[in-house]
Amino acid sequence: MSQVTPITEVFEAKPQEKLLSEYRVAEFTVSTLDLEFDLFDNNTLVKATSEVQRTSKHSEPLFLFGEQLKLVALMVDNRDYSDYQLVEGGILIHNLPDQFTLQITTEINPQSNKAFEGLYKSGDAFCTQCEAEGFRRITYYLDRPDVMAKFTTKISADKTLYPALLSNGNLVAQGELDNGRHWVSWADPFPKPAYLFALVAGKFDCLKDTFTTKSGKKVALELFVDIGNLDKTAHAMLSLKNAMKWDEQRFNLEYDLDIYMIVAVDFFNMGAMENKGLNIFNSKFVLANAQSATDQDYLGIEAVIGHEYFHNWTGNRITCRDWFQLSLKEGLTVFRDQEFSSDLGSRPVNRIANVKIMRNNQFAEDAGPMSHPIRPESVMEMNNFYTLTVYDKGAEVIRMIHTLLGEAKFQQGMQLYVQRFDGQAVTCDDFVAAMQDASGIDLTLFKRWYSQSGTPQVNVSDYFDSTQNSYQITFKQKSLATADQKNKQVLHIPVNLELLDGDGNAFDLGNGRRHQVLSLTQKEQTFVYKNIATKPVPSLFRDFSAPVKYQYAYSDPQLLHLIHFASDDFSRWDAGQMLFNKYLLINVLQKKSNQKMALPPVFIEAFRSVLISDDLDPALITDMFEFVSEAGAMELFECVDIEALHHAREFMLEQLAIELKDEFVSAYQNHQVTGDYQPVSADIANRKLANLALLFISRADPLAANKLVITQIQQSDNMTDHLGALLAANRGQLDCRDKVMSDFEDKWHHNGLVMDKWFSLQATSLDSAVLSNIKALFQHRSFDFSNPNRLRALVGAFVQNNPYYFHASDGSGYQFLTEQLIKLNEQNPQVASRLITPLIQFKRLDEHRKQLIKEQLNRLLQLDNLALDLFEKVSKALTQ
Ligand code: B3K
Ligand code: ZN
Repeated sequence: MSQVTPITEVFEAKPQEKLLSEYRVAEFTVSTLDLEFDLFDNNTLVKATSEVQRTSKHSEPLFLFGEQLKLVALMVDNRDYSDYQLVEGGILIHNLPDQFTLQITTEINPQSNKAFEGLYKSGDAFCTQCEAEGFRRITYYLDRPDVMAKFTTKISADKTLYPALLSNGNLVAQGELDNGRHWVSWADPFPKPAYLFALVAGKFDCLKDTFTTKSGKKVALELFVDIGNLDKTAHAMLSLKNAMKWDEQRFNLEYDLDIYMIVAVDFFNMGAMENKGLNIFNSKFVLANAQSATDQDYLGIEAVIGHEYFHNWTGNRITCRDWFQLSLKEGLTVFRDQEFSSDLGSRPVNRIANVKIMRNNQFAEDAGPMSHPIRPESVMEMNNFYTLTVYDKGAEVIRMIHTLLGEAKFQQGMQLYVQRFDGQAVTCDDFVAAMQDASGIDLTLFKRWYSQSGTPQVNVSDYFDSTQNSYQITFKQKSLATADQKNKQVLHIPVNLELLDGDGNAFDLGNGRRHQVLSLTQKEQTFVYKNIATKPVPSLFRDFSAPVKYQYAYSDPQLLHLIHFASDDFSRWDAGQMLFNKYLLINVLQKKSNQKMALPPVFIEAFRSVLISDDLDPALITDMFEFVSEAGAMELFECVDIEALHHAREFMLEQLAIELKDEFVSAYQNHQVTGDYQPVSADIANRKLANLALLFISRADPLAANKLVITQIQQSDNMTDHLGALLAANRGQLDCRDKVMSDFEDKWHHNGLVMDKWFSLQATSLDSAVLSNIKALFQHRSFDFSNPNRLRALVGAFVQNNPYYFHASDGSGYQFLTEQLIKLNEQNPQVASRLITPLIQFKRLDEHRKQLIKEQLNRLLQLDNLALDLFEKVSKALTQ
């Protein structure tokens, strides 16, 4: 066995965590920053001229952050200045006056920047990513969100290679230079933190449009894509215009510059970035046409375009004081994009999708070694905190405020927030104060959601007194200790409740109300309802009114009752999920003890009635059959048996497929969409149900499915149906599988984004050779290890969505992931740090697997140059 370095030694050698409690106002501010870029692949020169002021009477030196920079010149008030020290992470400049002009020239190498942070090359284009702390890789600067300056940017570059030179704000001047170069100047009138800076230089096709704001201002809209991709831009542009209109109508927020630009690039670590007036997008969230994108891609584009646009107010005009406040802009903006999608499409379907993310992924984060409140209190690497907790749980917290206040008061709160804080860098407390002041509703206790981590559990019990016609319902809340926080407090939990009678009608809960939002503010609380004639079935946490795990001892008939009669579609879906999970737990136990697994008739009948229901939206019917993912189901167990879970879940799906085969065949036939492809709700819903039916048919009747798959591929004019067929071929291991997969590869190998779907199908295959196939695919002509999208499609899909093979008991999955992380560690630690997630969330695994994982984590810990991003996660995982 190899020598293991004691963990404590490694820890000591690493930087300390940064703490929220150590926040201090900056000692200097910057009022203006003029940037000049002379762009070259390997040696770009950046001249940064800023007006700097001391914030109070002190004589501190000025510390500016800087990483991977070559300092070329430094001048103070137009004179060379030498009273500075280059220190770790930046520069210290001594003996400065109270107010001065600082000019710093640095040289950087965009071509060699494979971390895709700062200025880098994506294919032939230059682009930037500065959030959270990437600007310091461009120049020495007070790179913190509460330092807000007015930026101007002058860019010069080769005119043939880079006809488009873009930056934030409005274009103010341009001209020609010698040697075939040209320049453009941009000015952004709105003060901003450095993380919102952007620069793009390249040769693009551009889709142009305009939007007239409600006060009559005409805004130029420009969407830049790689040459040849104009036919895939219409949906992104439509989504942008819809977002601009929606934000005016629902939030009364209008756009503020003369131009709004979006650039799509292929090499991007995440989804997109809201830089002021110049969003930079992963091309995955821009490019779509019927042949190359699925309905889900279309919806994803709408959501992300909306999200980045909504940041213009919630993030850019009003930004974060410090990075601990990230949820101020992200939780709120996710809430806004969720509402946008819900207003434009189906509200219940969107709600279900949001809740699936919480249950399948965020709950596991809350229970794992990286557990943190939506406003974290300590951070090593900020990029590690762009999490499901900050984003999605953050949005749930905003949604609870919305639930407690109602739409009208919530919007008054938003108006007050904007009025009070426009142009400032503020805190989550400031946001809640605006909500409280505008509504008159006390949110003191509620604020604990910002500082407490973990998923609360709520146990519900009830008692019906038939002699008094009285019903009482008791809620007990409990939050277990998490990795980061031992002691937990009582939270303010809104419970949206409905009580159903035997006919499925909702009881009057007083004053004609058919449902009610209860506020749980104590450890245990009982609510009593009078005039309840029969024992009701409670519909709890309607619309998922709080991000908690809740438990009530529902009988099967009660769950059936909810599936049929709950007035909230989310609750109908939720009842189906509870029924499935109940029998999943039972069947896992059966499997573990080598007993026969089974599903009772009541289970089958419940889902038969859903499948043939006339009053349910086909999209919702589909959702009812999309059960907890295998990875998500791990959260249901204290200690999970990977094999038993897999086989029990597969057994249940197969039983449903067999028992409901005729109904699935009818659903397949009845929900075929005719006419040209359109990404509209009704068609999306029908395609969704037809493809779900095909998937179940492939389990029940592979021969019939084989024919349907081949015909569907021949006849389909769109990627949704093509991919739906491929999915069925893969899941059912149909005879046509190899042929349809290789035809697809033949057709699309030149298109990386489309091939990502194919790579993910390969990675999630249940073929026992899956891992060796994945390894072979690293040599595939469409694969590129340095492209984050390809990596996520192949490696990410395997480790996240193929738990049965990722957790293989020989440890091969763990070893494979670790090897990829070692390769990525130096090149692109941000992407590595995302991929590592399933390797650190091992709490619920058996001892054998835990040991195998720890060996791999120790292997990482022993790397000489382990990036901080990975160190933070690995060290926490090993000491949890
Ligand atoms: N604000 C960016 C995310 C930046 C991530 C930095 N590692 C995208 C968004 O949330 O809109
Ligand atoms: Zn965001």
